[in-house]
Amino acid sequence: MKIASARVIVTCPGRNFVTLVIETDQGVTGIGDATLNGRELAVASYLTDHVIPCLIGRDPSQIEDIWQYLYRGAYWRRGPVGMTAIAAVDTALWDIKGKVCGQPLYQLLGGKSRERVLVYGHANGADLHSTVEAVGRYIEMGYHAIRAQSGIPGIDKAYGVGRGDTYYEPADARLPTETVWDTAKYLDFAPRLFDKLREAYGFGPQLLHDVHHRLTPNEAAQLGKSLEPHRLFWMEDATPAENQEAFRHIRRHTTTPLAVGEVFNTIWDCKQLIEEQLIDYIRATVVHAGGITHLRRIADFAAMYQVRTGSHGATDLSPVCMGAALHFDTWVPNFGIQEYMRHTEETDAVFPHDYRFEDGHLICGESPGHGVTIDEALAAKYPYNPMCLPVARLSDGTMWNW
Ligand code: EZ4
Ligand code: CO
Repeated sequence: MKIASARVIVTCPGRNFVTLVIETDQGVTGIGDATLNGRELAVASYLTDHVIPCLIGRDPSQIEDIWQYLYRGAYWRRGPVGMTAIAAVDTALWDIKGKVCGQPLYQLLGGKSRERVLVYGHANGADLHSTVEAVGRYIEMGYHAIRAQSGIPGIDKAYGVGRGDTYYEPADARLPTETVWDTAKYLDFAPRLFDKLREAYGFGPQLLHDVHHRLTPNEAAQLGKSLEPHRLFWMEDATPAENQEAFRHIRRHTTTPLAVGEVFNTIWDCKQLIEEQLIDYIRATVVHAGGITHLRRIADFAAMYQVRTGSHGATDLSPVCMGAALHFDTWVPNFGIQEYMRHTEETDAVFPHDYRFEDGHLICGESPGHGVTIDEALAAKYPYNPMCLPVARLSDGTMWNW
């Protein structure tokens, strides 16, 4: 069997998605997510201009060799654009292999380690009261694990707060929206939010929180300490992690579990964090970390240090990524949790899939491959709509981490 053609589809059913479609000379089609929020066309070009010409005529069963060819063969290693493109190829090839074998992807990885995948949903509100209510609605919907983000008094446009009650989409403008960050106000507010949440709902539901790279290591240590009584499932991205050593200080001072890695692309981004056991959960995901082939390598390495997976799953990761991630999660022995923000009906219609939500869990389907397809005619009705992620500044104008 040979790869006969490949093409990139960019569509915007409410938000932008980039999808790679690979077709074999025997009529088998596989698809992979290639969405990099706010930088979509860079990956589309990387695929169309540089990767697809190298794929034509190759044997699609040689997933590992094609991965190595694209990684080593670019000479320029790592980075979000290149690794997202490689992930798209890898995911599409696993999809093809599943279809050729007539097996769901989790079977090719080694079979089921669990029947269903624990997911966490996103509750958010404009203020403390409405966030407490939003968490209650997620409990009513059956979620066992809920991320809580709230508007913060004195901070305009805090991270993670949507316009409606259910969805938030941070990429919201043609040019980056400017937001102003205030660490002191946040550090004062965050423990009060979790006081109220535990008071209202007890310790039954798992609660998570995303700091979204806003703190210094010492501030993160302080926050982690102050949240210890609330027993979070995790505190996410407490400080930027380019410098992995920075987490030593946080780790030394708090037992609040730490999660990092949604912006990571390779095992090298998390090697030290994992081998020094500086984190509890690694959030690398199929689409941004080199596909199933590379994520499996990261997860196996993490397992040696009792670090568990907690893959990124915001709405900017398409249903194609979610489908592949759920097969991965169903197999991976050191599974922790999977992030799950529901997609809109428009998005679900463009990407028909066979995974389903039940009692706070997602269950992957049994159809061959990863179980997600694309309705190309429908996708063509939603042209690309360029959108940027916001930026954050301190009140004196200094650029900060969004
Ligand atoms: O801001 O995916 O945990 N989830 C997150 C996300 C990210 C977006 C960026 O594109 O931090 O909401
Ligand atoms: Co995050």
